[in-house]
Amino acid sequence: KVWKDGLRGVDKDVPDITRSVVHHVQTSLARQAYNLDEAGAYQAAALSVRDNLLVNWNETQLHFNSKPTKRAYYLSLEFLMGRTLDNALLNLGLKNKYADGITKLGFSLEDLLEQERDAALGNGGLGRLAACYLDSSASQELPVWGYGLRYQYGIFQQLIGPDGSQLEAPDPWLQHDNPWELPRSDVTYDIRFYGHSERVDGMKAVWSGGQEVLAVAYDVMIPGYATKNTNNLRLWESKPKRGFDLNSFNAGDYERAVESSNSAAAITSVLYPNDHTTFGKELRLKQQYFWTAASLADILRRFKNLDKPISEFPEYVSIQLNDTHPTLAIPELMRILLDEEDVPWDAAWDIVTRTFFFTNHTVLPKWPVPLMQHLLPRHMQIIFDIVTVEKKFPGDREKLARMSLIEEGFPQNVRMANLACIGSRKVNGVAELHSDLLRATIMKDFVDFFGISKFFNVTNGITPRRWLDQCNPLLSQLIADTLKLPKATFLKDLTRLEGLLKFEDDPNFQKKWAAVKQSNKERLAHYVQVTTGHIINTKAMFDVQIKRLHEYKRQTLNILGVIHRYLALKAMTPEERKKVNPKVVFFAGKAAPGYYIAKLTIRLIVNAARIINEDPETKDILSLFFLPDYSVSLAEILIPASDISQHISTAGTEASGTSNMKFCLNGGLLLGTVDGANIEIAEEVGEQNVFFFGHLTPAVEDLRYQHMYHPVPIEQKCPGLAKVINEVSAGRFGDAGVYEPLLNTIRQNDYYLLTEDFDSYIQALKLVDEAYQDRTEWIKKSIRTTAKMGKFSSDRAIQDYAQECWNIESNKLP
Ligand code: DL6
Repeated sequence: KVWKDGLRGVDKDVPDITRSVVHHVQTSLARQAYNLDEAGAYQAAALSVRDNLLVNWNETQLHFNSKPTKRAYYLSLEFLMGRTLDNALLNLGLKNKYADGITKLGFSLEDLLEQERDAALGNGGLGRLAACYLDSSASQELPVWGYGLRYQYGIFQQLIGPDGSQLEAPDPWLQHDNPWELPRSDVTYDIRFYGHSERVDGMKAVWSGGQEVLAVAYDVMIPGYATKNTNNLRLWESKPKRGFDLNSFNAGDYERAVESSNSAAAITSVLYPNDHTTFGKELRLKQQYFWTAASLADILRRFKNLDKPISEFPEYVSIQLNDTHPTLAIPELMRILLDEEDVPWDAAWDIVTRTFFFTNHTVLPKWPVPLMQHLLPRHMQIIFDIVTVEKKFPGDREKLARMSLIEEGFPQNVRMANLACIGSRKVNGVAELHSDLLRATIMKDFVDFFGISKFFNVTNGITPRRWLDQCNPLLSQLIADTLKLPKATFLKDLTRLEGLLKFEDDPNFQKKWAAVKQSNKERLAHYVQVTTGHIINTKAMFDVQIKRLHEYKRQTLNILGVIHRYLALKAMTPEERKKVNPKVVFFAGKAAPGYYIAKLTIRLIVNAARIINEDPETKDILSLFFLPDYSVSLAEILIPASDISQHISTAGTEASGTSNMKFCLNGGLLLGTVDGANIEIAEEVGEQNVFFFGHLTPAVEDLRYQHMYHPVPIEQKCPGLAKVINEVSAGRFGDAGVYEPLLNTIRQNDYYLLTEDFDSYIQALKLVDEAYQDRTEWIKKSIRTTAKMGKFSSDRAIQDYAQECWNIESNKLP
């Protein structure tokens, strides 16, 4: 089917669709069409949609293999994909026809969509970014594959216990068949751990012995939007190389017989639920090596099919390292080139440093040398050999010590960020401020050595297909009707939204804009009613903060601000309260299970909600919800419903943020600090349309120093905050004493500077309230915000990578 504007989708009519669904009910599921539940109907519908993807996927692979094509590979330990069915239908242009077909079969497509479990193979921003980048690469017909791990258990399910605490349960997302993956029992590699490495000649060595496990590929099809092009995400599962140990079995030692097969399977059993922290766990290092080694073996095999000399590897392969997690790919490629391909050291290093590109997203992890030496003896040797190269670096001893791959100490540590930096051709941060900070601080010595051109910025982006069309179909339709454009035009070129500026003063358009927001608020209110039993006032302002729970993201500032508001309302007369604009505050997000302070913040939010929502004096003008088990699917309901969203990290701590972009694209205004991508959003939409507060990045270090060496009691520094803290401490929102460790982080050295920013935060909230009173002006701000979000499409970000780093081109299917 050729769409109006020349973009292609799949042509299927409704009878084709119903036939194909029924066929899958009978042949794939072995069930009867007249006795089917929604779960079965979802499976059959998904398999039927998958058939379309498979045809496109095969054609795409054939096309890319038909001539030597340069490819890029995105190595990410996390891919937070969310649900697939809705996205696949939209990208194929088949949603309406499937909706009709499914209705004819006696089901509703909306209900079937709800049957799908999120693929939650990620913690937060980094993993969701990887998923957006796959969508953009496929939509722009770029030869990009993702490589990751097929975890048996994704991010844990979050439950809230009777005392308001977060509880964790496993996420067995593969419990029912996953129709979106294709097991590839023909694509397997042996991966070695432990053993010993013996030098054979110069820089070459033989690595032998130890344990070998099998990496088995599973392919997930990634359909581009309105194109036949369908890319691939290859996920690795670990399996024992041999079933079990027959000698132990025959000797009657059954536990021992399965020991090694269990330990092999454990490698990909669970996603680590932490982010931003170094994890010194052997299993985590095993995951990282298993995944990078299998991916490199696969990439090399594909390269070899081209029959080109190995020196041309970087002409055909670019590999993006998503954070430091895949850094072991650098010594692994060195190992392959030196030990298996007989390439001399200098030539091998040249190939490596022209192949890899490194994106930094956060703090800098290290691995203890003894652990690396034990698990990966050959790689540790290579890293020490790279150290020899590093000794050529000029400069003083202190500088050399800072730049070294090895951090001295007991034990010594391998600095993965330094390895990623020196082994890559280019290094980037994920927003202007973050890239500036990298260049000026942690990477400064490397900037001096390599020159500034190695270090650049790619501001993150989000896919408008999922984060506008899929999550907010009403808004997407209103935009299409208003601009008189097919949706595909602005969903493929988000800068076209600027056309909305012409309509910002049109009362008729403003009314329709407000009606879309209202209907999204009702959808969220319905979700809350079904899941919690609470009825929400949808005429109230909806204020949302959804992200991983972390001290630097300052959900604590938000909840203390809510309590401040509650106390102020309580102090008012009933007459005064009548004049207050009602507000509903939503939080959602998971805390790493071992992150005690973050979990206390959740507990405080939940318990404050229990008090505030029950208070007859205030409940009509202030209510508060912590929605459990935050996921991509929940974000898709919350984001379109927000009037204002909060992105309030201490300045200089949030690398970029991407939910800020999602809210703004959906017409929600932004309340935030001058941090990460908030700054660039304000540059685009105009500072008069965002609510900024708080200290700026350059002040942060000095303020921390003051707190450390010249502390001022909180009562003096910030009496408003002191009052709130005292109420919490006294037990007004749960047992007295419970929150002391959380409150002490503020009373004591206040590393995240809540006392410094609290007053300006409260002032900013007041400005938000005032602005919301003038509804017409608010709607105009909302229209302007959406209109100016073109820059934040992940299509732009992927083009930046394709041009700045990978040197790859679109390759349209004939
Ligand atoms: O770049 C994606 C995302 C940024 O938007 C966030 O600001 C940043 O915090 C996040 N970083 C991580 C690091 N996690 N680990 N590991 O998620 O990256």
